[in-house]
Amino acid sequence: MRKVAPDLDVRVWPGQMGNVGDIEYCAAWLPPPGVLKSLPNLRVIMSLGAGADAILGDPTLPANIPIIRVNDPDLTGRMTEYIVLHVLMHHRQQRRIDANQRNRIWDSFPTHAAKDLSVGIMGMGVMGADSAVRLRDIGFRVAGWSRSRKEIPGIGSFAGDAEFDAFLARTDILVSLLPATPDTDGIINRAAIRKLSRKGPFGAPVVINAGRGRQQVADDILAALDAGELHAATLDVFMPEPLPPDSPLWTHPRVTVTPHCAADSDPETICAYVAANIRRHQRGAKLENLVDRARGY
Ligand code: NDP
Ligand code: OXD
Repeated sequence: MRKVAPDLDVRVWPGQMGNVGDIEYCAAWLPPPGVLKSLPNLRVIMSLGAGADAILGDPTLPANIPIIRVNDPDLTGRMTEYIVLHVLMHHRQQRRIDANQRNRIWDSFPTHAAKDLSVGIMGMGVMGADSAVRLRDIGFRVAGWSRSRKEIPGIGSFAGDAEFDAFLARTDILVSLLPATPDTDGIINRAAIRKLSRKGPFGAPVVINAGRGRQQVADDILAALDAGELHAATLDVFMPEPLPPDSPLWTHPRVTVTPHCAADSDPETICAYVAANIRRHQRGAKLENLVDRARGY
């Protein structure tokens, strides 16, 4: 922050706070409950990520202070890379090829075209919509599910609880880019997995979760894999994090575990974003990318 905005008086929690009454803007990721409340003159809270669930989860969160989250092309681009990478990894069966190489097996198995796979993205916000467009352009059949309907050329749109089952029924690869809210907790469960399409080339669906760990029921994913109801999973987010060393997810042959790195926040980019928002607020401009506390994201 000091490099990006040398004119700002930057204080660091917990060691370098000085007089907490001086602090008007707070940029935070996973702030311990109570810290935000301890700042009596706070004017804006800024999440250092796209999700604001950790801030909203603070039971002492001061009311009526605007909360901004990150919406930045750098972060979105990184997420799109991750989603495209993992959809392609499953589509092209790269893990099978890796295992064959380790065992010196020349197994030139038949492959299929992108158009043979239906990708379904839960959460068609900033991240989901960008991933959807890139996957569409590769040739996958793409649809999204969100609270409100979206109009994106070449991409199907399912909206609300009433259309959830129809969305699942057409989906071979399910991607979650949902925010963590009470409505999305546990949404990737055994019942939902059983409703996914089985018409794809693998005969069972694939799940990719880069939203939040609270959205997946880990035991249901493992049981569905072992029962043949799920072909494979890529998981970037967990409950809790870090994923404990004794979790069976680490060693399951059809689970790919990544350490919540789908879209890393680049410090300089995010600090520039935070500084720009402080300037906007200081000159009285309308704040953008506000979190809606009632919706929970
Ligand atoms: P947005 O707020 O832009 O998008 C959220 C989307 O989810 C919207 O389309 C919204 O619908 C939809 N949604 C929310 N609740 C429901 C619901 N109950 N039913 C159906 N749809 C719902 O968020 P972003 O795209 O910027 O980020 C999404 C999430 O990705 C973040 O909250 C975070 O959890 C995760 N993330 C993970 C990262 C990682 O490294 N793993 C990095 C960055 C983000 P509508 O459009 O109708 O409002
Ligand atoms: C985010 C994240 O929400 O990194 O930005 O998870």
